[in-house]
Amino acid sequence: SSPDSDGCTPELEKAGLLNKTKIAEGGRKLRKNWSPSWVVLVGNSLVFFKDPKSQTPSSWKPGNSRPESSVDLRGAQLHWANDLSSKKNVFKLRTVTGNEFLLQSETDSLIKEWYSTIQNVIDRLDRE
Ligand code: I3S
Repeated sequence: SSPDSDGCTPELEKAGLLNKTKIAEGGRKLRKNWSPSWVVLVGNSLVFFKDPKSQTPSSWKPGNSRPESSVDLRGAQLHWANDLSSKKNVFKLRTVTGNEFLLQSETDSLIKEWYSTIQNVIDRLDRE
């Protein structure tokens, strides 16, 4: 049987490094501030952690694995958004609460995988 045969632990769907900027909070536009982020898709949420590489050796403590923020994917909308940035491979994620994030990778295959994996979770939640 799987390690989570009781179904109580949300399934880890995907994890990796993406460039991230938040562009709106509750519908209010924010100034872009791109930075690398360790992104984890688990259960119904996208969870953001600080890029481990941007941390100093002294900041490597267990407590530091606390997420920076997390996004509920229920009712969220996903769109390719190359018009919103000079960078390539950019998509926009909008939550029901009006928070908007841009996520980006230089690697085409990687960003396509993230897009379809997130869209699959959104579609699954829409059917519930
Ligand atoms: O959409 P914008 O305003 O052209 O976004 C750029 C700016 O946020 C810029 O910072 P300043 O606020 O110092 O101008 C960033 O450094 C750029 O990365 C933003 O544009 P891109 O095209 O990289 O998303």
